[in-house]
Amino acid sequence: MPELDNAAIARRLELMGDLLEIAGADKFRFLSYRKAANAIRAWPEQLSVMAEEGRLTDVPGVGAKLAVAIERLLATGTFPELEDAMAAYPPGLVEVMQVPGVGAKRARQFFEKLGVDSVDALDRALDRGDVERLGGMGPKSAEAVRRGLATHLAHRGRMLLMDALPLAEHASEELARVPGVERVEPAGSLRRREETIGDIDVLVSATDAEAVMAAVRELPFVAEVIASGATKTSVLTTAGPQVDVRVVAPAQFGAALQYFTGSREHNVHLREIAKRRGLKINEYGVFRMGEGSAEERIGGATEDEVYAALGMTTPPPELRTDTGEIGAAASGALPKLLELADIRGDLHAHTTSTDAHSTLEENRAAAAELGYEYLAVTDHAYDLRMVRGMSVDELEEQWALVDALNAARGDLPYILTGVELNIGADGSVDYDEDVLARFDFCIASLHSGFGESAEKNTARLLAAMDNPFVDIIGHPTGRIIGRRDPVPLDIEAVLEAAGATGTVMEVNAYPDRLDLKDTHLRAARRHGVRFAISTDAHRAEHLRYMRYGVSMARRGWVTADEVVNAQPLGGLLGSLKRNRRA
Ligand code: DGT
Ligand code: CA
Ligand code: CA
Ligand code: ZN
Repeated sequence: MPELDNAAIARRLELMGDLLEIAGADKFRFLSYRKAANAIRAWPEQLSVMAEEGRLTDVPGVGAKLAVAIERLLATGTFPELEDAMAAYPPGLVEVMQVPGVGAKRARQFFEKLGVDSVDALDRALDRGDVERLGGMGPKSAEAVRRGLATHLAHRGRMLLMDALPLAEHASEELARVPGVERVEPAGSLRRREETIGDIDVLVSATDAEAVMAAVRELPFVAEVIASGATKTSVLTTAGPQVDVRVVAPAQFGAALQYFTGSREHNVHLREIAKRRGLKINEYGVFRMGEGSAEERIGGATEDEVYAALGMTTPPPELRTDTGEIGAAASGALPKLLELADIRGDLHAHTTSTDAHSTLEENRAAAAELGYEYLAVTDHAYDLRMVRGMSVDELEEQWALVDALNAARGDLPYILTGVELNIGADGSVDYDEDVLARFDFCIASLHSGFGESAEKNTARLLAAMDNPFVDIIGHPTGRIIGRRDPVPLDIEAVLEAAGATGTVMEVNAYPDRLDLKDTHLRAARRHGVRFAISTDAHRAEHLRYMRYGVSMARRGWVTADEVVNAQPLGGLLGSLKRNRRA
């Protein structure tokens, strides 16, 4: 069983508290679980370590009884009281309780009287009219619950970029076909390629606004039209996310795009600079302020016009975080960022030889479709027993296959032999040196240690990077967005050592990893670190996730010359640590 980190423990205790509230337990009891959960989420040390040393009761809010429950949780993934609570009321009821206007008492009533065990079931019960017929409810109360449910669904947390981007692109394609439409551009956090997206903003330049509004209401994936006015329509999609579409006249498109791209911080800073220059910028254009209330419109058809009016070149949307990009734009010092087209191959891809679903040949065909020059095979190394990591015999077989595929490759991508090593508790990796020397390159990753101290994990990574055969560190912080916190690490020390040892840092492009992330990349660049943007594909189709890694690299100000897999094969190989040493 994977080790539970503090966030996971906290989530389970929270669930326990919520289920107790639904069950009508004494307030003191369910609040005690929630208080403990909050304390644990913020606690700096991993509870798994404290449990081993019998120190769980050091955590505020954790008494002797709760300590026993947490020990059971760590050992088995659950504890008896939680099992009992889940048997009495389904966990999906917790989300029902959170719907505005529902609460614990009504959630219990909906479950006991109507069998509602999830928000989807609540939706159906509302549709059938069951809710309004319930004792103490009536049409008015049911309508309030329906509104609450819409609000809840619209604000049901944020989605991964990978869930938002294809939807926005689909919507944009449909809207581009509407007569009179000149341009369609996703804006907001999506255009900035934030790792998660609250809602999707799409900006349309068109002469006939109502035609666009009508088209938005008719988009194939619209579940509900929330609001539709003269120039703005908001819809909920069947997939959940809200999409806001705004229409502007072509002359305003640049100003509106700049405004609705954000970020808010970037825009606030920009408006301050405009004011100092006697200018005003808003979503309608750039204006020169004259005497009294007189103002003259001097631009706004394109974003470049907006920035040029402020004496700036246009910063790429990914940089608009107000963390230095405005100064760089003003002094002509914006970097030429990495682009997807710069990528020449993927350096992290698994096959059916371990835990993935595609063969090496399938991966190669997918890489060929992407126009790649090379592709690596990097299956899991021996020590990762839960996925039956590669034995040396299995590696010999794989290498023979690679030789055969490369010998008859024609125009297909060249296959590099790699592996994903496991960094052990002491920083050592799988296999003997004579085996390690036979790979074209090695990735090494932390697959354990989420409960270890930052000191210990940092030491493990530093030791791994000292290994002359460890060329790349895979998904360096181990985070999974929304599900797992990064391993405790002194990231600055790790990045400094990466620069000093010439170890490449991965930008894992798998959409729920995106690891290293933007802020780490900026820190790494200061240490002269080079990067590999890699998908960690477990299916051939996953090779297409490269775009998410490139977006994250761009947010980190990374340029093509800093990326090893933006180099031709010879340059890539020559820059690897093992070959630079020789
Ligand atoms: P999200 O949706 O939470 O992922 O983040 P955004 O950045 O897409 O935020 P959203 O959808 O509320 O607004 C889109 C952009 O519009 C935002 O990045 C900046 C601009 N914007 C919207 N409202 C305001 C505002 O009141 N002030 C300023 N300065 N900008 C705004
Ligand atoms: Ca948004
Ligand atoms: Ca929005
Ligand atoms: Zn991997």
